[in-house]
Parts: sequence; C-alpha cells; structure tokens
Amino acid sequence: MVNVEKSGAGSINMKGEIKDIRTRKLLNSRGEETIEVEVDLGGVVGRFSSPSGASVGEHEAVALPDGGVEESISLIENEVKPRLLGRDAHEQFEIDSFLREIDGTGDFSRLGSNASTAISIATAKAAAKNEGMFLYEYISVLAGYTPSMPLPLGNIIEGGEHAGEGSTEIQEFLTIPVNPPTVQDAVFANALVHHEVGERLSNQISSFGGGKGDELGWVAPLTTEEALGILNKSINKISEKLGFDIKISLDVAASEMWDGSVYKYRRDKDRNTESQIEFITQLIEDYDIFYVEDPLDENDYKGFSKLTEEIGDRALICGDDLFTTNKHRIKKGMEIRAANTVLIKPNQIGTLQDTLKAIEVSKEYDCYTAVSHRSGETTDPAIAHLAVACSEIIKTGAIGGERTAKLNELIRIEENGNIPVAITGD
Ligand code: 2PG
Ligand code: MG
Repeated sequence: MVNVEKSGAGSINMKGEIKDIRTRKLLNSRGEETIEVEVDLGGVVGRFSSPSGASVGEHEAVALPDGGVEESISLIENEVKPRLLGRDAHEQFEIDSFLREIDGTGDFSRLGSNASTAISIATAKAAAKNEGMFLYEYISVLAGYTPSMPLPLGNIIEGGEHAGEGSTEIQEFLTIPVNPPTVQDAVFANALVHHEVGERLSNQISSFGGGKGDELGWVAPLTTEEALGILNKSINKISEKLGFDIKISLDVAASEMWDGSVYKYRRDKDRNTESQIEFITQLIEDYDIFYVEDPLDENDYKGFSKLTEEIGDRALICGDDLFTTNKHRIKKGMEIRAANTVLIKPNQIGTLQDTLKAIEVSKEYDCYTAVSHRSGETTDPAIAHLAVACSEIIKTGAIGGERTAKLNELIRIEENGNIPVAITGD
C-alpha cells in the first residue's frame, strides 16, 4: 500500500487583506438550516457552507449554539468580523487560533463549529484563489503533503439514525473500489453498484418502494446478513464487468446502538462488547470487508484496541465518534492502537488548523485518514480538495446532488492534476 507522502510544509507569501465577511442562513440536504460564509479579499471571494450530522458523537464540537444559525451570524457580525477585517487571509493558522480564542469555550458551543468551520474554510478558499492555486494545492502546501487521489467510499444501503425503523440496523453498507485504473472509474463503479443493488431490492422485496436515506443509500427492512448478501452479489457482477475489485465496507455507528451494557439490535439478538467484537470479526472474514467504522461505542478505546489487534491486519478499523477529529482523542487511542484509520470531519473540531492537526497526529501513528461528508450535506465540494491534499480515502456517498458535488470535483481534480491514486488496496 502506498501512503500519502510528507513533502515538508511550504511557504505561502502573497498578501490578501480581508475586506468583507458575509454570512447567510441556507438549507442543507435534509432541509435544515445551516450557515454559509463568504470571505472577500476585494473581489476574490472564498465561500463555504457547513454540513450537519445526525449520528453526532458525544465528543464533537457543538455545531450550532442554542439560538441556531441566527445566533452564529450575530456573533460573527458583532465579534468576529470587526476583528478579522484587515487581516491577511493567508495567515490561516493565526485566524483559526483567533476563532478558537474568540469562542472561548473549547468546544465552539458559543460560536458554533459550523460557523467557525465555514469562516476557516472560506478563508482558505479565498487565499488559494488569491494565490492562483487550487484549494487542494493550497491545503497540501499548508499541511506539507504531496497530493494523491483518495479512494471513494460510497454509501449503498443505509439504516440506523439515517433511515429509521424499517431499515438495517447498521447505519451504512458501503463499497470501495480497490486498484481502479482511475478515481473516475472508482466513482462510476460505486454508482453502478448502487443501481445494481436497487434493482435487486425491487426484484426481491415486493414492498420496496425505492426509498433512500439521508445519504441516498437504499433503505430496506433487511437483516445485516441479507444486506451483505445482496451487496456481495452486486459487487461481484460489477467488478467482473469493470475488471477491478470492489470491496464492502461498513459504518456500524455502534454508539447509536449501545445502551450502556449491550448493543441493541432490532432485527437480531443484543450483543455485549465481547460478542460484538466476535460478530464484527466474523463479518470481516465472511465478506472480505475492507473497512469498518465505529464498530464499538465511542468511549470504548479498549474494545477498539482488541478488535484492531485481532483483525487490523485484514481490515481498516476506523474511528469516527471515537476520535471526533480531535488530536487529543486520537493520541489517547493510538497509545493502545485503538484503530488503524481515522475519520476526518472538519466541523467535528471546528477549524482547518485543528483538522490538519488531527490528520498529522493520525499519520504519526501510521494510520490512514478518511475525509468524510456528513449526513446533512451542502453542495460545497471543498472536502474533495481536503481529501486530495492529505487523505487516502474519501467517504462521500455514491449518488445524489450534494454527494456528487464532491465526486464530480474529484473527477475534475484528477483530470487536471495528473495525481496518482493514494492507495492500491493490496
Ligand atoms: C457518519 C456520518 C457520515 P453523520 O456517521 O460517519 O456518514 O453520519 O453525519 O450523521 O454523523
Ligand atoms: Mg460514522
């Protein structure tokens, strides 16, 4: 496996004075409110709108203050904007530290991490434009990595908190093409698997009405094994047609099932920590699973560590709610090798600086990173650039406008940049 390479942080010299900051409330893909920020350097504008989660980790930064987007907007107008106007947008890390300082709570509960993330990424976008660089180039220089094309994880069957009662208990059944000739081929492979699974569900379940979840994965009343069986047949057919392997992945989102003593399954027996570990290990072996996210509760470092020790040489074990893109939680987990992969969601931590720190710490411990969308997304493509700048994997759905906004951006970056694929999947 090839890893994202460290190239050494470069320097960015141009000046770009922030002349205006504009904010607005708009919709995310679930029809909920979210915030958009524009950072204007006098005609050169960077814009970012933040997504929101449904399965939100206990240790995440707080996305919105009690008063919602309007409260974030009023704080930006009254406290942030007056102190950011006139500053140089290229001072990304100073601006990010300032946002943390002005919030003053440690978890962005005053300003809202969606507001701080939007200011932070909009600033980076404006600065990149000002330099005449693509965002991925700018971030890779800031962070000191050589860009590489991430493999896409596509959500095919969706359940749990993203779909409700009549769905699977595991939140996400995903696919990831390995050794695809290009990332464009990989993006299309996931979409083809999505279509194939839809057809199989229509043929097999008379009551199936084509329903989809928050991330546009199919929603159907399947047991875990039934879902995996359909997925297995589908990936075999599509990978034979395309000539490269496609593997199954899961986001168990197990914190949502954990009631303090057992994992509650609606369509199956409950499991304690030990039997949950056995169950996941068996699934990895039976279905040759490539990647499993949040197989255990968000506070169970030890359980994660045991699972990684048992099966981490065969599959990527990824922490999302466990780490919440927080360098301290990643460090703590890595002391006992709680995972070999770290999920990266910028608004879990609140700034680009802290996001890059989480990636840096993960790499210090030889972990892969997977940059991820949220279930309530916007059409902003920026996470595609973040993933190209410094991650091996991108998790951003298989179909659907707000998901394809990122996937199509990956295709454009690949065409433009002649950038090699980050991992070969061997
Ligand atoms: C997850 C995400 C994205 P949410 O659990 O990994 O798939 O969901 O945004 O609801 O936290
Ligand atoms: Mg997750």
